[in-house]
Amino acid sequence: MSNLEKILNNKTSCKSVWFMRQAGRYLPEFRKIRSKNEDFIKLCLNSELSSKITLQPIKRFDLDSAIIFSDILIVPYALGQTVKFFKKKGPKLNQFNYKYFLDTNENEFLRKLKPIYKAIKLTRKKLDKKKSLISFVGAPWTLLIYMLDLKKNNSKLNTKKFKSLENLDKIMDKLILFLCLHIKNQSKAGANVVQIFDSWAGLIPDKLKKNYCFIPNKKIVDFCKKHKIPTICFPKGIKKKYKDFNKFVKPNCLNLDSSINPIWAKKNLKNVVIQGGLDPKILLRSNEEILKRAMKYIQTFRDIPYIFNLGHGLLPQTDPDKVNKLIKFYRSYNG
Ligand code: 1CP
Repeated sequence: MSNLEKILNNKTSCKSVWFMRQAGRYLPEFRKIRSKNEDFIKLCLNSELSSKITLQPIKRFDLDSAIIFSDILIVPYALGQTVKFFKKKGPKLNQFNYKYFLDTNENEFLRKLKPIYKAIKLTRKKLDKKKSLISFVGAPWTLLIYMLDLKKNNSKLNTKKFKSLENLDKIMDKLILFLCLHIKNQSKAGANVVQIFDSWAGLIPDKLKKNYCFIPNKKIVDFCKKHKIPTICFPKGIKKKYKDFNKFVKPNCLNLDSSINPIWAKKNLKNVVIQGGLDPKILLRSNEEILKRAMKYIQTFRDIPYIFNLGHGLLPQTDPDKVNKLIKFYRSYNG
């Protein structure tokens, strides 16, 4: 069992570190592969290359866990939407077709995602047994932001469009079912843990947070509990509602975003393992500043189960050398 799983199962308090978006854009060896593979979804579905990219940060750094190289948008793709990635503008999906969405059956969905499960199998074989392989999905709300194009260019919710939506609850229910299926199959292929990314949870109007964030995350977490799959939830941007989220959803672990004060988190988030929090922008500063800010998290959580990670993904401009220094600092710190 890896340190990550020991902590998630409350077996012991030990050190564990991995970073969101550790396999990707900031690594020259990734960029080299990416430059030869223009279609990003195709790259995610190339099992050999996906496995290779997953292991790239493990080769470089002293990390406990690998996260499978894929994307949250692979699920909308498997449900029939075309997904394209544009430099600077981010991902764009073609017009959502409700009928086609409802018509997609499980076999068709799983057939499209088979290469991901193969990549997990390949990676699990190559990865040290003492390290975890993390699988992931996007939470339903965050996926709907992309599937239904609900975000304006300034990263705010397109309220007018959101209010005019029909069948939202039905779409949500089918998504939850298929996300659970994807989680189960990633676990069957050898993934040890799942992280549920609700990256755009902060855009949900407060009155609707329960309906579109808490309830869907809880349904997925309950499914995982039934199948004994440890869960890490990341309801990014919901501020003090992290406390209500934790009480309602009860995941094994909660990833803090950078706006959450670690001291507040320690006081208010009970019966859950805490992960992350450190602002990824800090990694663009001097070594001194990085270690000072990292120390705040390490110190605050030194006497409770804590997984060292960030408050969001590593930025593309990050210097891999600084990532290495930060991991070494965490490993050697005995305060
Ligand atoms: O052009 C490129 O090179 C593609 C860049 C890239 C990469 C490397 C994208 C496009 N996705 C990924 C991989 C990815 N995405 C992983 C696996 C690698 C790892 O974590 O080490 C994971 C877990 C994701 C998850 C993901 N994709 C999220 C949730 C986490 C988060 O950052 O909030 C979201 C919102 C996406 C959508 C997405 N995919 C890619 C882009 C540019 C975006 C838009 C959001 C963004 O810019 O981060």
